Amino acid sequence: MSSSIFTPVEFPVDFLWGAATAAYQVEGSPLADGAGVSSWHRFVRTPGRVRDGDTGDVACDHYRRWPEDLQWMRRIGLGSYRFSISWSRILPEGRGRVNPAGLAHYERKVDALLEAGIQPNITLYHWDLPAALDDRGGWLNPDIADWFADYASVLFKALGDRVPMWATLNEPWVITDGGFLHGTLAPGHRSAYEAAIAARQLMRAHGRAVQAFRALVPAAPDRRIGLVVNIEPKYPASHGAADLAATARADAYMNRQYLDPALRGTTPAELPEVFGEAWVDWPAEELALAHQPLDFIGINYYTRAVVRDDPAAWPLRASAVRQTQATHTETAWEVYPPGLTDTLLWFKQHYGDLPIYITENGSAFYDPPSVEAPVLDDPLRTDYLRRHLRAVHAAREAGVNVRGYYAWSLLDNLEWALGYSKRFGLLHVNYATQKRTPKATCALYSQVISTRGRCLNDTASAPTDGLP
Ligand code: PNW
Repeated sequence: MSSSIFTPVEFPVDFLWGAATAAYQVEGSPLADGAGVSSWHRFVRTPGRVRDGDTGDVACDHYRRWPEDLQWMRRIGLGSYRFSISWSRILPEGRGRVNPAGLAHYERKVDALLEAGIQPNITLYHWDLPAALDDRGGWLNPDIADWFADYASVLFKALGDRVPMWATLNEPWVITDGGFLHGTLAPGHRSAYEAAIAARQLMRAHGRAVQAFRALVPAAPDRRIGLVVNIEPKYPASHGAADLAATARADAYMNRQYLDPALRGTTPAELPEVFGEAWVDWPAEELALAHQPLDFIGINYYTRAVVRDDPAAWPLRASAVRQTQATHTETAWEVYPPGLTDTLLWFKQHYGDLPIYITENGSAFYDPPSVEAPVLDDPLRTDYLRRHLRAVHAAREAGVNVRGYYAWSLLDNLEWALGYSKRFGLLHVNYATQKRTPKATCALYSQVISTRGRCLNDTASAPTDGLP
């Protein structure tokens, strides 16, 4: 077995190739068919929160245009589509009354995907909380574990007989760091105390949802549930003791804060230092609840960080050193493909051989708002995809159990607080007309799927003549 990135690329026949989206980022029509208001619907209406006052009111109009987008998925050759369900479409008040029209929307989507031979991979929570629950404290209220399990149970009962992959939460770290510590995402709070509380409630909710899944969905190899986390490997800026300690804090805070409870039933030793007086030890029964057997882990990878000690950085006392020689994306993230191989090796070393799916990977680079050509040339994004897929292959060669890859994202979409200014899509979206245009990255991805990655062994550039 070799870990050289020069090993010729060839992925196995059963490697799962997908693309991902999230409800609030693509759907639009947020109140259609009896849906309730969500935390993001409210957040985007709070002045100053989202760049240029952008909202998800229309987005990619995926709520209405999903049949057209499904045709694009078929043309690309996707084996799976990862999307999230909007909680407030299913339960307008967050709990209690089910909205049949909201449920029917996702049932139609799931059935059409299955009909097309594309496996639905459903995320239960990708950041849009029903506003009625936000009003009761949202992720700070201990009752939320029951609310979440009840919501999940509605979906397990309706769709558990046909959906092969489920994830409870998307990126609990981003939810607490953005929503409760730095206030950049809904609900926009800024408190270490709240971040510590929300972390515990998220993992209690995760645990209760997995228990509900086991109770409601008969065990089968193609009925699986997992958790999706974002991982950003941390490298020390120097080998000085202070930088090494800062790197360990950053790694514990971002990478192990949720994986340790979920997969080991522990919390990282560095966290009390990170949270200071806001830290409370997790009670044993909470750790046990968070620690449910999972069928897979989803890893979202975008970049790495080189970390130095920084007493002024609240609350971590660590900050990232910008790598001036490197290429950065439009979201200011360093392009660092070896970090994906390192992440996968790190996961195996810490957590073992649980099946891994890369549930998000992608890049925002500038594209024009409208495109006339049949294909949009996007060489920087194409290079990003090519190198990250090689990095996944290198990890497989080194024995890591990585079973699939999802590009972020199928479509350009609402990049949360950054609005529509950042484009991550395989398909370009002209927001004035809703026209989709494949980017060269999309054509390359399609070729990767049909050749099981063998086309990555050629040095030739991406196909610019469009999808096959
Ligand atoms: C993810 N970080 O967010 C989300 O799952 C997507 O909804 C989002 O569009 C995508 O990545 C691109 O941003 C992240 O700071 C946000 O490390 C922030 C971080 C990571 C992921």
